[in-house]
Amino acid sequence: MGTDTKFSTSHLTDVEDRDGHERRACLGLDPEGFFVRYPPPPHELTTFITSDSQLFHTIHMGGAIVDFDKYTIIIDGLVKNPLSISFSQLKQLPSKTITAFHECYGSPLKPPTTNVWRIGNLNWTGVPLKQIFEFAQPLSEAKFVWSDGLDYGSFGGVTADRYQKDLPIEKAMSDEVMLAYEMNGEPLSRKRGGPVRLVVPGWFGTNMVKWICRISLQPERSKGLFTTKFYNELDPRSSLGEIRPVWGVEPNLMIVCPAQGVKVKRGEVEIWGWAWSEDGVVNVEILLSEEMKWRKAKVEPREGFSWQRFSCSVTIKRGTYHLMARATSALGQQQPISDRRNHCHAVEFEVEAPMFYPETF
Ligand SMILES: Nc1nc2c(c(=O)[nH]1)N[C@H]1C(S)=C(S)[C@@H](COP(=O)(O)O)O[C@H]1N2
Ligand SMILES: [Mo]
Repeated sequence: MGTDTKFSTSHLTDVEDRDGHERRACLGLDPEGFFVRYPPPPHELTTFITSDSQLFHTIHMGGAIVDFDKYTIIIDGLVKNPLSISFSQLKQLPSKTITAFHECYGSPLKPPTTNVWRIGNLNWTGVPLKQIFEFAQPLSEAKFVWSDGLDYGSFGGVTADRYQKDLPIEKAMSDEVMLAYEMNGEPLSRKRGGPVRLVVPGWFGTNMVKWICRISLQPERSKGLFTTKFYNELDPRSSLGEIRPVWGVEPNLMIVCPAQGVKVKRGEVEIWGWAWSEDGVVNVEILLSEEMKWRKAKVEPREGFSWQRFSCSVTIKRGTYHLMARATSALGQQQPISDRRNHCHAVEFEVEAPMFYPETF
């Protein structure tokens, strides 16, 4: 997009640039403080697109109350043209919709070693960040993109003047990263980060800054609370105890059917669930208790960065079963069997009747 388009963004004044002008759009917090809404158990997440009512929710310090008249997004730092974009200007830009899984990493106070199941799959609509950068023109020294939310307060006993995250410039410039103002075709609600949040498909929810008000291009990682003290973890691939940021999502899955603990009437069982990974899932295998080998499940292709349905029909005899499923991603990463937040999911279920039980018996 060049300068000859109908749309043009407002350039920053010196005052806006200096004094954190954009933060005046925050009228306060509601809720105040930490907020989590837990998702339903895996067997209830039966739809491809997750409704807002079934989607988990996490807020660290409080939910920003936004004054729409004062709301603006500033793009600054290592750019040729620092900009200020209002909500109505953003909505005039060409938009796109992307389907993507949305997963919370879990509490950064105690990095999880088991699945937390805070996951859903959504349609997001907004403007690719890449398009905004065509106006701002990042300089070659820009290596990271810092983004600020309007919220502030304390979390885990530490205070912060803003929720700030960072992305390497390569991810920020990808086709999928966007400034979203709709979720599932509805305007983004306030608790979900409305009017505008960052959406980073394939990466953990923590990176998807809500109530986004500043995007700053920088030569290095952010030194904010949520990029240093919180949201870094031991890299499981390193034998030297190296730390990595909580960014891309590794392969994971959930068995939706059969549900944990159910009694199935007959021995013909349709096993199915959702699998996801930043790089896409190419293979899902299932293991049934007394069997010695993994069976291959059918995996649906992904749409954008969506989760993918896997399924496998089995005919088995009466008894109690332990079922485990394992996903492998396009780049060859495989879910560990245990002890990691993305380890294989397992459920127990019972088959009550023998196979081929006659209908009229
Ligand atoms: N500004 C801001 N953005 C935020 C957060 C926050 O506390 N403040 N929480 C993050 C985390 S950890 C997650 S998992 C997602 C949750 O998004 P949702 O509750 O809207 O689904 O938002 C992310 N973006
Ligand atoms: Mo999260």
